[in-house]
Formats: sequence, structure tokens, C-alpha cells
Amino acid sequence: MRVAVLAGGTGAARLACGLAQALAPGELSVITNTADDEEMWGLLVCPDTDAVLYRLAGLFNADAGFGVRDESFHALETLGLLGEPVWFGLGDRDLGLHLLRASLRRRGMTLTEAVAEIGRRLGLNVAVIPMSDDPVRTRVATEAGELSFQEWFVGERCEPPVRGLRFEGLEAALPAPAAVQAVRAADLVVIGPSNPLLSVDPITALIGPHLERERVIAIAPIIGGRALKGPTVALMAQLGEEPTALGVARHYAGLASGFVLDAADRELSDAVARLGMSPHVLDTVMAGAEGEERLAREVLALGRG
Ligand code: FO1
Repeated sequence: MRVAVLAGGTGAARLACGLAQALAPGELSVITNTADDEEMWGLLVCPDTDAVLYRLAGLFNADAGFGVRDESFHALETLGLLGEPVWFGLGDRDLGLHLLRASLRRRGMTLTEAVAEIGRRLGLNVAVIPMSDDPVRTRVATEAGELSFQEWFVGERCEPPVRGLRFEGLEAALPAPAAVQAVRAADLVVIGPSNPLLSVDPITALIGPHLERERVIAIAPIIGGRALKGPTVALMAQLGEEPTALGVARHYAGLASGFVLDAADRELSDAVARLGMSPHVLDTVMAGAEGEERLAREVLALGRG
């Protein structure tokens, strides 16, 4: 069964790992959000893409929630010594990947090709595909002015209330051809439990026209009114969207025919059905690698149904 998962942030990256365990080699494609990406010291940092690469390769730093395990920050210390801003924790082991990706791109590879090459060298049998080869950058409008995504998320720890989001470069950007091919060939497309406004909207803005609603299932990133990780609830509230699983279903109603709610939100099933979506109630909290595979298998069973 060919599956494509749209991924940004922790929840979707973890589900992607579960799907990789539940599917045969070559059956899974992960389309990653690149709007969080940021050029730093001439290196393109791709947090959502790299979190998927590192998790699938077993290199991820689960304690930090980003980057590579057993990390050190000596290069960053030198940059700080030389007067550079060091609020973004770019680690030494992570830098190794950035140096290779910069080199591959300097040799003429697209971002898709460079990420595919890195996936190959990591021994992955999952296609990790950035949503676009063109630059798309989230800009966060706050009362203190407009911030880059990383300035807001890391630099300001998501504290400045958000007045608006825009995705610079989106109008001119094209979806990565490999991403279009993956969603068109997929028997099932899964919108992962990600932040709908920050992580999923940029992806679906590009590949949405290539999605067939009947083959799309979305998973709520909010459980009982709370997000397990990240600024989803506060952000949706600040931008006038209902910060509940139902609000997320409403956000995806045009894109997905199925919507997975956590058991804690079972009472929202009828309201989801009234949106014209098929509600499915699962335990969406993934406890460890076993939980990732369990949820993946349950979502695949829905897709086969
Ligand atoms: N997140 C943080 O909260 N603090 C950091 O210092 C940090 C560094 C970092 C370095 C590389 C990378 O790929 C991700 C990093 N992240 C850090 C996470 C990143 O900001 C977020 O994962 C995404 O942009 C939002 O999902």
C-alpha cells in the first residue's frame, strides 16, 4: 500500500516512523514542510525535514526534541566567541549534514535531490521529500514587528502573540515534482498530527491541488483542547480559529474525507461528521516506538477500509 504522509513537527515525524515500520520498503513517502527552513552562515537548516531524516535513521535527539543525539556545540561556541548570535542551537553533529547538503546543492542538486541523496546515504528505505525546491519562509507578524519563524519559535520561545502568518515565496514556489508524484501515486495520504497553520498549510498550499479528498485522512494534533507539543492551541486561538480538534477538522474539511480524533474528543465525532468528514476515534497518543507503530497500523487499517 503506497502511503504519503504530510509532515511538520514532532507528531507527524513520529507517525512517519511508525508508518515506516508498518509498511514495506519503498511504500512510504514523507512530504516535509520547508517553511521553517532558514539559511544560517550559508547553510540551509531544514528542521522539519531533518527531524524526519534523523528519526528514521535512529540518530534523533529525543531529549532535545531536535537535531542529533549525543550532540555538542563547539562550533557554535566559536561563532559566539566571534560575536555571532547563538540563540539557535546548531550542533556539531548536525553541522555535518548541513555541510554535505550545502556541497551537494553547490554541485547543482535541487533540495529534493540533496535530501534524497542524504536519505540514501543514511540507508533509509523511505522517500523523504521536501514540499518544494523553491524557498518558502514563514514570517510571523507580532506586535514587535515581523519575525522569521525560528526567531519567533526559538528566539522568542513562541511568547509574542501572533497577529498574522505569511509564507514568503509561496506564490512563486512550485511543489517539488517528486512530492506531487508521491501524493498522486499514493493509495492513502495522511495529514500528520502537525500544526495545521504552521506545518500543514504551507505543504497543502503547494500540493493541495494534487490531493484526492477521498484518499486523504487527517489526524488531530490537539487532544482534549491541548497540543502534546508546540504552540498549536495558542496560535489557532490568536488567529481566530477554534483551538480544538473540531477546529482542526474544520480547517481540513475541504482536503480530507477522514478525520482521526483522540478518544478524549470522542464527543466531537458527530460535529466532525456534520462537516462531511468520516470521524474515526483512536488513541492518538504514541507511547514510544511501539505507540508510533500501533497508531500507524490503525491509520493504515482505516485507509484500507
Ligand atoms: N528548537 C529549539 O527550541 N531550540 C533550538 O536551539 C533549536 C535548534 C535547532 C537546530 C536544528 C534544527 O534542525 C532544529 C532546531 N530546533 C530548535 C527545532 C526547530 O526550531 C523546530 O523543530 C521547527 O522549526 C519547528 O518544528
